[in-house]
Amino acid sequence: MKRKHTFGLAAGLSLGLLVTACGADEGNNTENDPAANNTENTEENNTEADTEENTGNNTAEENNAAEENTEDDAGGEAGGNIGEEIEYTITGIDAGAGIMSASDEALEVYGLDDWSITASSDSAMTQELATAIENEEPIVVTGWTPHWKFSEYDLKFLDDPETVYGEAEDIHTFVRDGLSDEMPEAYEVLDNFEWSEEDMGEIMSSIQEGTDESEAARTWVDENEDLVSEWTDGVEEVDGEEISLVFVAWDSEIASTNMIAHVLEDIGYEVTMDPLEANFMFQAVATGEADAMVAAWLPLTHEHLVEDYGDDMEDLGANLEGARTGLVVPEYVDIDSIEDLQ
Ligand code: PBE
Repeated sequence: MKRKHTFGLAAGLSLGLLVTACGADEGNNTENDPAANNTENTEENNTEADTEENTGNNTAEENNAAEENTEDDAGGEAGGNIGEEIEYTITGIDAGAGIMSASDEALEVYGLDDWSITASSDSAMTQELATAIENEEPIVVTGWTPHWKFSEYDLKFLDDPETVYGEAEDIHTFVRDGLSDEMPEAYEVLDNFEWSEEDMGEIMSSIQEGTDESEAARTWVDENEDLVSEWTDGVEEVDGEEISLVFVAWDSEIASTNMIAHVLEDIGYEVTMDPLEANFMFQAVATGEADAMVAAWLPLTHEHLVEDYGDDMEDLGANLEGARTGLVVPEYVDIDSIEDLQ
């Protein structure tokens, strides 16, 4: 809480928050900050999304949809080119996300010269996805699993024959150099931490259904004592030592960071959580300004960030295996491969 401010003012980091700028200054309850940020983002982005949609875009789209829907399903049918229908625009997330650079590369590799990717945020992207699905309109988003959108909607990854988005990804835990000596208890828990896509999904879905982020994570920890005790067994309690976690406000990382924060609190830590842009998250751990993060997607998504900062921090290995990134469309969109966007 006090640390929150100190941290926010730290030179260099300056909470390089494109997505989270609004909540950061006001928050005096650190735990609630990500929630606050998230809510504000959602509202803001909704406004943006609404505005965009109400300015012309929609008219064109509606016309198309209206014409087409008389004969075809939405999306990519012969004559109704999906590129034209969505103005050759992929709905992206925050500019610093690895999936955004991968998508830039995908445009090149697949020769999608007419296409561009809009930068927004996870919450704005899912909002646009929801709106498109409500209206059964075509949409292409940057997507990944684990993410609640796959349990909420019928979605599919577009095939990626050139493997631009890599094979399966793992999510790694990184800690600052020196943590093993200075905070051996936290180090051990973080080192032991390993869960599954289903576990993370339970927290994400609960948050998506409206439960407060911290509360959703608390419930999961309480209901999964067996697994959690595998991480904490034999670890000594501490007495209010402060530990700082950094993350990016992606739904997957909101879930994991809130969860591990509770586990650390339960053995006596006072935990702060700061949402940052991806680059600053890595930088914070590399410089030692933050103690740990559980949000590094490897081998591909954050490869460039590990190249920049990896030597100055410690990789504790995968906390979740079998994640995936790519371009995602609703099932009703009648294409199967990124090549079909050509
Ligand atoms: N993601 C979710 C991140 C990693 C976690 C796939 C949006 C990214 O692209 O950087």
